[in-house]
Amino acid sequence: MKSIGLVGVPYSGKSTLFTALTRSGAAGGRANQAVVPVPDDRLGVLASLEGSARIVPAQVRFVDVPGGATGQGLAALRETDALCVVLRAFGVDARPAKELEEVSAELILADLAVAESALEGARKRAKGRSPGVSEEAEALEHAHAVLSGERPLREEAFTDTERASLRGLALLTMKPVIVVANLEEGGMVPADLPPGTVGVWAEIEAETASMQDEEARALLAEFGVTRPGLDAVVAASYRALDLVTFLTTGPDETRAWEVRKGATAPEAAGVVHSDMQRGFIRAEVVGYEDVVAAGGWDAAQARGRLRVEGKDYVVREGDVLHIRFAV
Ligand SMILES: Nc1nc2c(ncn2[C@@H]2O[C@H](COP(=O)(O)OP(=O)(O)O)[C@@H](O)[C@H]2O)c(=O)[nH]1
Ligand SMILES: [Mg+2]
Repeated sequence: MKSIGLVGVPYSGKSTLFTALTRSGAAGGRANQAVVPVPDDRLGVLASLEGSARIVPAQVRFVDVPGGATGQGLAALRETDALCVVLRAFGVDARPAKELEEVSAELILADLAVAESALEGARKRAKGRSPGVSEEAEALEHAHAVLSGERPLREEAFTDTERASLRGLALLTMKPVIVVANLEEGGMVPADLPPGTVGVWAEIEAETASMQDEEARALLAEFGVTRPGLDAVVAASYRALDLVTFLTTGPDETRAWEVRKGATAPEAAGVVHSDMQRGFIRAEVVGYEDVVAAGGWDAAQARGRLRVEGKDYVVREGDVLHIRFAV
């Protein structure tokens, strides 16, 4: 399961958002971690077509980093797979665009410090040594130059070799990021925030967190919230992770699974069960849209929409997979 770190200036509403997120999620072990189901409309549709007894969504973990952007906080952020920047967009003195600049600058400075000390070490080791070491130094020089220009690393094109050299440093600005504006009740996302910024009314959503469903719905409706912004936060965060989601369906359950982009059918099988990967024979694949258009898996097969794929097949977003295996 991938994790998303909440980051932002103090009092932007990170912990409030986190409280709201824990509503939907089962407790994620530690107190500052919330495991949250990823909303996915496809699951309900598939489950009703196939008569599945239950739905199992993908999950993602949110981490409310203790200590904010201090040393300890940064260390915890490095362990996450993506960052969710929370901006205060409530109150008369709200300056969310300025906050975003501050947070971005802070993350760049933190990376710059890491890159600098790593570069120093790499340069020493590179003196008259193997080409692998100077490769590392070159990647670090590149990263350092980008950061010195006050740009986040995610905006720069790095070669695969460079990425491999930098991976171990877990640089923060290399991670995907989503921006959340914590809005005034009834407020809208300010126009000067980047496109794709998700608006949420964290306080209302956190208040409803402790309520029964019906009571919560009534309160949200009072503020004109029909679809909680919280869902949008979770969905956008999951999307930012750049994963591929494939689906399985049957009488027992319809379920979403995640794999990295580029994963093959046996690797996808391995996510479901290690036996399925070891004993992989073939994958039967129907695209989600084809299942829906035909009105079910069997009907899609009857229409010739089922593909039989081998071990080199690269899984695509929305593939409904049936793995054939033998152990
Ligand atoms: N009015 C208003 N207050 C909020 C909202 N979200 C958070 N707050 C308040 O802002 C303060 C700081 O929030 P908190 O979540 O602890 O911020 P953090 O420092 O980023 O974790 C708390 O007193 C919250 O009750 C909101 O949407 N509207
Ligand atoms: Mg907090």
